[in-house]
Amino acid sequence: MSIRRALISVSDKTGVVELARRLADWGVEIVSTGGTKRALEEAGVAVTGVSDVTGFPEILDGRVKTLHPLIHAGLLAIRDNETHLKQLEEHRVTPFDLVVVNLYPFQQTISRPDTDFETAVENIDIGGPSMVRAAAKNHRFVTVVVDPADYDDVLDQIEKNGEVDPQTRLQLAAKAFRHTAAYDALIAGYLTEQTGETFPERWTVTFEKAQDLRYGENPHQRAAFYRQPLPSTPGIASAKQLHGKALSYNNIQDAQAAWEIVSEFDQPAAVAVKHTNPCGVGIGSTVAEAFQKAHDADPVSIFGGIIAFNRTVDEVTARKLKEIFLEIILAPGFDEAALTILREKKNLRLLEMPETPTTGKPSWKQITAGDGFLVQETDQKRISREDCRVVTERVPTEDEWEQLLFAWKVVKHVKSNAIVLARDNRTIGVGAGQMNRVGAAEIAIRQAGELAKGAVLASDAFFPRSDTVEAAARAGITAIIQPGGSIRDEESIQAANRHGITMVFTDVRHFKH
Ligand code: 93A
Repeated sequence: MSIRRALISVSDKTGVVELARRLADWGVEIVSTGGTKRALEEAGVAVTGVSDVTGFPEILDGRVKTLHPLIHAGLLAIRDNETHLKQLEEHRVTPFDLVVVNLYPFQQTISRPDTDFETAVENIDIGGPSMVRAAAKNHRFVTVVVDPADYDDVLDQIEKNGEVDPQTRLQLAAKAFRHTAAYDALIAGYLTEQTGETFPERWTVTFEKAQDLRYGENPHQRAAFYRQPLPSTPGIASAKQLHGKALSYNNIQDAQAAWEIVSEFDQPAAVAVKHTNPCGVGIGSTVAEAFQKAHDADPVSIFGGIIAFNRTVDEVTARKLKEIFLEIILAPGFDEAALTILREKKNLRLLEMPETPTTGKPSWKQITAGDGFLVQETDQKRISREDCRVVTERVPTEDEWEQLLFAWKVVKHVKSNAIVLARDNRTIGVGAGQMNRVGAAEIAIRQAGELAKGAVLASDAFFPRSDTVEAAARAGITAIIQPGGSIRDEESIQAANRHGITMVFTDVRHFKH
């Protein structure tokens, strides 16, 4: 199907002049809407106005421009159908072979904080998607282009063969429907947000590709990474990579996990992560101190790990970081000197994380479950001392309180069943992902060794029996924080009292599966 007539109507005018010029040079007739027509005429390209084709002006402030049978019949006619051809002739419709459209910038409009509802609604494109969908439906005869990145390939094909090959037309049609589907999903999401409905009967989300990945969790699994166009809480998909090799599938998951943990803390903090669990967490008065603590928490597991900071990485810290093998360092920023030092390590990935604005909007966590999809609010629950109930005879000391609340922040992010041991503002033992609670405690205690004496213990969920308290007592742990709520709470409380352990209940559970 040789390209003889093109309909061009674009909001994003990137590359459109060059496109039109090359089409015109090839002898293609160009039909355009008001703004596009003006832009092309200014550049000296010959254009026919849509109104000259339809004999009807653009009305309703441009809401009705191309919504006309003389346009849409030209897009939808089946070119090897006698009846269609006869009808085109009868109604003096000239068919289009190429449609170049991109839509009103709805996404850009709603991402501006000062956009009011009326402006957002006015930026819902109706005529554009109609043309795109019509042309895409009729891709056997019509080429549809929605992305300036595709201009060159289409032009090359036209200039070489006079037409666009069927496979490309099909690909462009699929892309066109993905484009309008994503566009509508964004509108649906925006309007739904205005209604306040939380879980509508359809969950319309749209993601755009952030990058292709070399492989998935394992080398035999194909994988890619997609991001939300307008995240309410920017995360790893909004990170800026400053140095190092491309991220892997596992890197991305681990980096996000590390970022979520380090974001819990107000004072300078460092978090080392392995397989989405923290292996070392430390806080201090400086970044360097926090790092030293996170490192000393588990100098073995940090090897090949991922480390996150909640403050700019400085030169002193960078020197220490350089000494160990790490996959990724992520932080809100890096000093120039720190960057220079860390860039000497060729493979080390450095990620600058976005500021996390407190939008007040709920942030959703989504995971697939077979042929289903689960959505929940992210776990943003935070507690303070006042939210806790001391249930034992002994009350925590000042230092115990601090360590308990520190360990509680960490245990929230450890896979259940989870036990975290802490002292001196750092973790000393982490028991993650165990099928029974006392098993998680035993792992954490074994890792802590002698350091468990005088340490505190946090548990993500209640103790079904007193065995964890007994194990803690044997190790010399002096304070415990846990949700409480078991029918056998009393047994655990009595065991704690017997051993002089102080225990507080949070009445909050932090399962993480
Ligand atoms: O307002 S619309 O929904 N009604 C229409 O009939 C229509 N036709 C094209 N939007 C319409 N368009 C859109 O106008 C296109 O999708 C494109 O984004 C824009 C190009 O307008 P202009 O050429 O005037 O800059």
